[in-house]
Formats: sequence, structure tokens, C-alpha cells
Amino acid sequence: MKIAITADIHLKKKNETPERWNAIYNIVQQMRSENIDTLIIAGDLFDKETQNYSEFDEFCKKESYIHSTNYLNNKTKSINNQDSEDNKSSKGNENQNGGGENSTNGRIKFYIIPGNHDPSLRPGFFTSGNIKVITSPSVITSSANHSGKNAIKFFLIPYTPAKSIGEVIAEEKEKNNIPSNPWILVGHGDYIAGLREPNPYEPGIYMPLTRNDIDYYNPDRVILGHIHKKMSLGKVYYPGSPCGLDINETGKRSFLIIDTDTLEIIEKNVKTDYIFFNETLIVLPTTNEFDYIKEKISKMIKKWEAEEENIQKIRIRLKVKGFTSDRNKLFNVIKESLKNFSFYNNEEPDLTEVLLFSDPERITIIEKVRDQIEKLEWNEEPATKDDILEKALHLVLREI
Ligand SMILES: [Mn+2]
Repeated sequence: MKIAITADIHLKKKNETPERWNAIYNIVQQMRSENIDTLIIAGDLFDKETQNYSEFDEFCKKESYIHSTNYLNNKTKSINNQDSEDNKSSKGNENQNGGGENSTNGRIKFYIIPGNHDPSLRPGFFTSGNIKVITSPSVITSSANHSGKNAIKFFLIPYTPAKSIGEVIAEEKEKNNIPSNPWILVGHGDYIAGLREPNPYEPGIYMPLTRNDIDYYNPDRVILGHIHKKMSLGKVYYPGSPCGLDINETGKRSFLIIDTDTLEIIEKNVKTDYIFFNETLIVLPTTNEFDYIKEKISKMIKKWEAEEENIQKIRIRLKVKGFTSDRNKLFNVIKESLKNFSFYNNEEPDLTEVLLFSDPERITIIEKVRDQIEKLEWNEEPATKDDILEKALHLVLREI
């Protein structure tokens, strides 16, 4: 059986952030077409806590769904003090339920883990029977597969301020609440091993999970919300936000599907309203400087891997740095090269860090430097070739 997982949708009111609602709607559509009926949301479903959750409640009620028998067992085993709601065994014919508070009625089941933006979510905020809010560490179990293989246990941990994920697991271990393998840890926080990119959306460390925690408690997979950029590091996966929240959340966005038979995790693209790209280009005042920038731009566009139908969704922010012989011409060349694309918030290419330069001798030097840098075998760490070129430019060309 398959289960879908997303996080960090940061919903506000529909009329404020229609693109975020469209993203979760698209996830649900794709789940339907693959016959997946469980969605786990690993924190920050909402951008902030409000007094009104009715839009999401209605959204979940409306999603009627062709019934499949693959529900997570209804015996959501409840640890700590969480009320155990459903004790019906899943015999696969829930259509009989015919409504009632806790009936899922063939709709997609939403398991919501509170994140640092919505830490106080409670089941009482929602009336739709297919919404489960996880308010304390809880194990949910997938149905056994057709070949009768072991069911997979998901250990869901809500975000808790001033605690680490490791501390919570340790506490639960004391109480013998950690499931036996195979199990999947789902939480909301920072993974501390080799994480190079902090979350620019919110600096600071949130409910950390360390490499040692993972080695010691040994979940088979870990899926975390909080970092908005999708990534995987060993057995740790961040689905990332399924819709770029702003120009800094770039590229195509995804959600995850986990196959509980094989523990394979795949990424699925979300059809979003917009795709953001936030780019920086370096310009050089060489004799063929305008061809050079045109080529750079066409490489940049290639790298976006945008299908024809996605081109009109793209929103760009472009910062240009370096030196030119003609700022006005440079500006026009860039505009012309990107005429098929739209800029974020109708901005223009930003040329404020482009300086004028016209000394032929030093231009010859910088051409040579550029060619040498291009020849370097360089893995872009800790600085990119463009970063190096930019520094070199300033060394050679800046006014003395
Ligand atoms: Mn978030």
C-alpha cells in the first residue's frame, strides 16, 4: 500500500494564498488517481494559528473518494493521553458506516502533525471525520499487504517547543512505546547531520534530530517537515513545501509517496500555479560580452528543465553582478533573452551591482582568468566557479 506525505503548506485564507490551496488540491487529485487514501502532513499545514479552520474542514469534507480497502488500520494506537477515537477494526467495508462523526466515508484521511507554526492544533478545531490531529506521540499502523507481510508502523511526533526529537523518542522508549522495526519516524524539525542549508524562512534550530538519534533508535525511514527545500540525506527525507512560499523557494515542488511493502520513497511533482527561480549572473566587459551573457542565460534556462506548459508559470528574480562596457545595452540584451518569461512581482533584472569598465589591457587579463577558472575541476564547494570569478573580477578590475 502507498501513503502520501507532505509538509509546510503554510495555508492562510483561500483568498490570501490560493496557490497553496491549489497545491494541496493537486496532491489530493494525484492521490486519487493512484488510489492512495492516506495523507500525512508533517507540520506547518497552517501558516499561523487562527480562530477559523473551517476552510480546511470544508476542503476535507468535500473530497469524496472512490473507496479502496487500504486504509491505515483504524486502531490508531494512542499513546499518552490522546483520546482514542476509532476502535473499529478495518475490515475494509467502511461504506457501511454511513456517516457519523468519525466516519471517513471513503474520503482521504488526513493525519495532521502540528509544526512550529501551528503547535496548538487540536482535534476539536475540525468537524470532518477524516481529519486526525496528532497531539501526542502516536503510532499508526498500515494494513498488512496482500501477501500478508508485516504492517508498517508510523511513529508520529508533534512539534514540541524546547524539546529535541531525540528527547521525545527517549521518553517514549522508557514507556515501551517505540514500535519494532520496520517503522517510520515522522516529525517536524531540523536534522543536524551535515545539514548545509539552514531554513532561511526561520533562522534558529527547531526540535532537532541528530544522526546519533537515528543510529541509536534505528527507524527504517525518517520523514521530516520544517525545511522547505526538498532533500534526502541517508534515510532522512524532507518533502519540502509543495508550493514555493516566496521567490526563495525555487524550482519544481514535490510531495512524497512511500510504498509500505518496499519502504521505497518516491518524489512526485506538484502542479503548482507558479515556479520560482532566483538567479545571479556574472557579466564581464569582454569584447563578446553580450554573446557571453546570452549564452549564460540560455544555459540558465536549460537548467530549469521547464516543459513548454510550465513556461508561463515561471517567475524570475535576476541579480546581475560584474562589469560591463554598456549598462543600457546589457539591460536590453538580458530583457530580450528572457522575453518569454515573467519576473517575480513584475520586477526588472537588478543591475545595481554592475559597474562600468573599459580598460582593454585589464579586460584581456580578466578574459584569461575567466578561461582558467572555467577549466578548473571544481565541485562548487565551498564556493561556485561564479563566486571565484566574481572575486577575481573585483581584484583585477576595480578602480584603484
Ligand atoms: Mn514550515
